[in-house]
Amino acid sequence: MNQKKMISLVNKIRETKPLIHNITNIVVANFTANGLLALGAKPVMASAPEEVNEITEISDALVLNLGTFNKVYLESMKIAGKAANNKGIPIVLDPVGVGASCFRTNSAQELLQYLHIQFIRGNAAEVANLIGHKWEIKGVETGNTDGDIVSLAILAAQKLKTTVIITGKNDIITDGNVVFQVQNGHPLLTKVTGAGCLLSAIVGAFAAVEKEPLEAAVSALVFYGVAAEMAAVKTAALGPGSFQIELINQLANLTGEQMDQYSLVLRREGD
Ligand code: ATP
Ligand code: TZP
Ligand code: MG
Ligand code: MG
Repeated sequence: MNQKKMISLVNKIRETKPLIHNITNIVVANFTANGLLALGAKPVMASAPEEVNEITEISDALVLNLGTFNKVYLESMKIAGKAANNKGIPIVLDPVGVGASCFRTNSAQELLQYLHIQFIRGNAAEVANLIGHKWEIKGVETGNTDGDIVSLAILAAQKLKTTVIITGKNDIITDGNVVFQVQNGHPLLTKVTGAGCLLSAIVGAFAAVEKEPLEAAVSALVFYGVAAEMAAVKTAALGPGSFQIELINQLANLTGEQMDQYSLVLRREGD
């Protein structure tokens, strides 16, 4: 990972303010919009099939989130996804709750067949179920954190021909060949609903300013993880409510240089 590049991407987001189109869930929409704004990007939440084509056409990245999914969302995601593919802007899929219901699993697989999706960001259970592997999921949260997550991520990236990001205590990012592990982050992130969804949107912001998918994804995960560590230093004694707000502050204030200073990234070639 090129350190200078990582730093420059943060500045590029703040200078160019990419517009990120989110078709997302009702739980996290506000938090996601505030997190993107704090980072320096511009959020737009639009999910009506009647308008998503126009909204994607003026956007710099598209984020598809299955959190509170239904048939209308599926239709909208297909329309917006085609517009993104035609325009050549990146798509991030957050397969929230895949494995918890057949509808979610089938719909996510349908989207992956229908669209060219550049990034999938989910927990281990979601990614496993996406490729037909059984992995316990408790609602929208992964049930098991002990499995071989690196092998799972490589397999998913190879099968789905995309960049796969599996998050948890350690984050794995792979294109099916090169594997990065990001060790930044904080357990308080598990106490804030939407912490993963916001991260997926932030991957969209980094991908909007950086064409190389691994560089974009690793930079996004380091930035977010370090912001969470900074937020925890200030608020751990108070609790998740204060942490959530402080995370927004840190997304606004963290510099590329600080991100580089505290980054914990391991890299390895695939077998
Ligand atoms: P889940 O619903 O299973 O919690 P999620 O979609 O919320 O999944 P997470 O896997 O929680 O997504 O990842 C969101 C962010 O939280 C990532 O930056 C990740 O590194 C961080 N994170 C998750 N668990 C931990 C942990 N135990 N320690 C440190 N950071 C964590
Ligand atoms: N239920 C449907 S979507 C959602 C919940 C609780 C939010 C999930 O967000 P995250 O980022 O996976 O914690
Ligand atoms: Mg979480
Ligand atoms: Mg999630």
